[in-house]
Amino acid sequence: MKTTMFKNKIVNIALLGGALGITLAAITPKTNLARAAVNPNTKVIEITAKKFEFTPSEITLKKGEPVILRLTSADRVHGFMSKPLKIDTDIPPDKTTDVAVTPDSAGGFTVICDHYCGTGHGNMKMKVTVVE
Ligand SMILES: [Cu+2]
Repeated sequence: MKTTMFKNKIVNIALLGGALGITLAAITPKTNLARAAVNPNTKVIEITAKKFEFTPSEITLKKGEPVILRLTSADRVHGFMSKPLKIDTDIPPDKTTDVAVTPDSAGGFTVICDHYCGTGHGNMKMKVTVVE
């Protein structure tokens, strides 16, 4: 599983950098959309980021079950990162960023915004519970 995780890369770079006053590097997704996206039955969970929270702030996933996290930002670019869940992407505004996740272990995980977005940035996180 792990070795194939990063094979299917989709680099969808929104060329809005200049207009929005942010750098191209800042809006380039750092992660991939894996094979789960190919299956139309894959569950999609929509998550919205805005200063300084994710909505919903808590989701529950099932170990071994692929899901697509459909990420949007209501204001500015945010990050979306969890090492144990192998998620590391940016969420630029004005577009949808899909991240495919298949949790390989049960437990409680935290996704943080790792793209500095203002004074409340340090507390911008969401909880992901993975059940067996
Ligand atoms: Cu932030």
